[in-house]
Amino acid sequence: MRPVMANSGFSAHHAAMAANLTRRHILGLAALQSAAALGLTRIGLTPAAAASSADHVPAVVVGSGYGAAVAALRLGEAGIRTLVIEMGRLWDAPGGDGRVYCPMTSPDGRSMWFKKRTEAPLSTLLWLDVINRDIAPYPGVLDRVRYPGMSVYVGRGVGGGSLVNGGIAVTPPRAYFEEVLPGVDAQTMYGTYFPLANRMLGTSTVPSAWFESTEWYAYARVARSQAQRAGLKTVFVPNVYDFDYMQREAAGTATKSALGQEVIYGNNFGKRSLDKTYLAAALGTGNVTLHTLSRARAIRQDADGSYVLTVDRIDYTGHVTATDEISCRSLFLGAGSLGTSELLVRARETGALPRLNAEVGRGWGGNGNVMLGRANHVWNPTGSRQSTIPVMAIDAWSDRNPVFAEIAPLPAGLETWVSLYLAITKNPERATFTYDAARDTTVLNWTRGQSAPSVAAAKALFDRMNLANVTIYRYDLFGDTRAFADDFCYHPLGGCVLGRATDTYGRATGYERLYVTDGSLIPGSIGVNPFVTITALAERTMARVLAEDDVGR
Ligand code: FAE
Repeated sequence: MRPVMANSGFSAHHAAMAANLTRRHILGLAALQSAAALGLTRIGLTPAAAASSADHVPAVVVGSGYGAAVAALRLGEAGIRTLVIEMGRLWDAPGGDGRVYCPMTSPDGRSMWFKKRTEAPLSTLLWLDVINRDIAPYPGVLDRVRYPGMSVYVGRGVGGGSLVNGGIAVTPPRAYFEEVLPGVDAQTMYGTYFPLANRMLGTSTVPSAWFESTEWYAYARVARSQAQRAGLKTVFVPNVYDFDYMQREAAGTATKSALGQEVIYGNNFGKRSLDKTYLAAALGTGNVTLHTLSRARAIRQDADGSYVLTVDRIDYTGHVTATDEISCRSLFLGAGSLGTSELLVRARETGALPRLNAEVGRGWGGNGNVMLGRANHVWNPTGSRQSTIPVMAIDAWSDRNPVFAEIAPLPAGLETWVSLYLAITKNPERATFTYDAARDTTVLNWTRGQSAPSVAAAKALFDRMNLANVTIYRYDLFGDTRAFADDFCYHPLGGCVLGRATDTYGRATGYERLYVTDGSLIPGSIGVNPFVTITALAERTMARVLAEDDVGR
């Protein structure tokens, strides 16, 4: 039985976004919509397939972020029956208030993953605790995973980080890509897989005439002119947000999302998150089934070579309602840098997969992330109306202190005179995930001191900017008096580095048909926002694996 679009809340907006998609893709979108409307946690093109026993499947994909979504689509297209296991929920049906996601300015339980209070990156304004709110614990869409020296923000739900991120879709400079991943053929990446990833993700650039004239990007234009005064180069950065939709938001003919202060807790409209792109297409193949609120806890291998996953099914309170054992011939790990590293470190340390090498768990970095704000003069307002979707960056990657700084919004709804930045720096420090047997968990041993090179690089650049513009830092934004927030990151990378913990295609060393497809493959730094690189590498892996390996049965 095919899901019926008319009954599934399949909106005009989605129909418009789907206009140039294939029929399969549209069927997949409709399946996600109808499953969400019915509150299903088992989703497939046909309800029968989705509900059928999944004790043994040819392929399992853990997670549903970028690396996982690529794996699911390419496996499904190859005719291989595939089960995707995602610990978060499906975000495609409106709650009681008519919205899928809660507003960023008045968050509720939907905002964060089982927290009693929101933990927004920017926590205060004028030192006032006006940003975070008490909330009811719920499987919300954004998680802040706290390790002793570093907090890591990640997305939870069908689509992983694509649900919460700013959509910035940057292809890294080729020279730096070659430096970071020398074992990967850059010619093929730049000729084939980066273009493919960008096409599939729906990347585009803000129309420049509109950017120059709209009040919604005044904050970016102010930051640009100040960068120019300091002799720094700015560049437009592509995004997966639908800029036609954004212009309709500005014209008042479409419901506001980017222009309605929505981002880190999800965008109700406009953003081409993975559930609208790769994952919809994957479900549309008819070979892919998705289980939500299902957390893979352990992996072992049976005598016949198949992998067995222990999967906890959780409810909306976080309680484990059932534990399944799912066996598969081929296992694709796309649980993100934290998730995949944890699963494999645990498997090695408990003796379940003893041949995983010592590189598993190593090589982690936060892409040198540092957040900071500058205080502008009163005659340089950044605007009470700000698009949440960043479209411009300061590109000083070729400087002695390399920095690529995204010009970020501060959509407070009132004038703050703040220019906010997420700086990506070239920090050589790396950390390791270690196994804590008593708690059956992994700990990331990043220390606060390891963030010092990131802060030094950001400070060198922004001191220059302050000098040229006679401005100062903002010290009121991060809960204390710090100018630089170096204790959290948005870009966790590494833990199962390509060519070290795996071969150069993501095949885990020591095992057959065990693959890593996500951000854990990238060794701690990529110099730009990472999801295009993660997607392109996953496309490269899947092309090779499907051509060479005996994946499905
Ligand atoms: P990811 O997208 O994190 O997906 C992993 C999935 O696996 C998640 O859905 C998890 O819930 C799930 N999972 C984890 N453990 C398990 C388990 N045991 N069992 C079942 N499921 C599990 O992985 N990047 C950009 O390029 N541009 C941006 O503008 C940008 N902005 C960002 C803004 C924010 C607030 C955040 C948090 C991140 C941002 N990023 C951005 C980073 C980007 O989202 C991130 O690099 C990718 O999402 C990582 O993709 P992966 O495939 O590695």
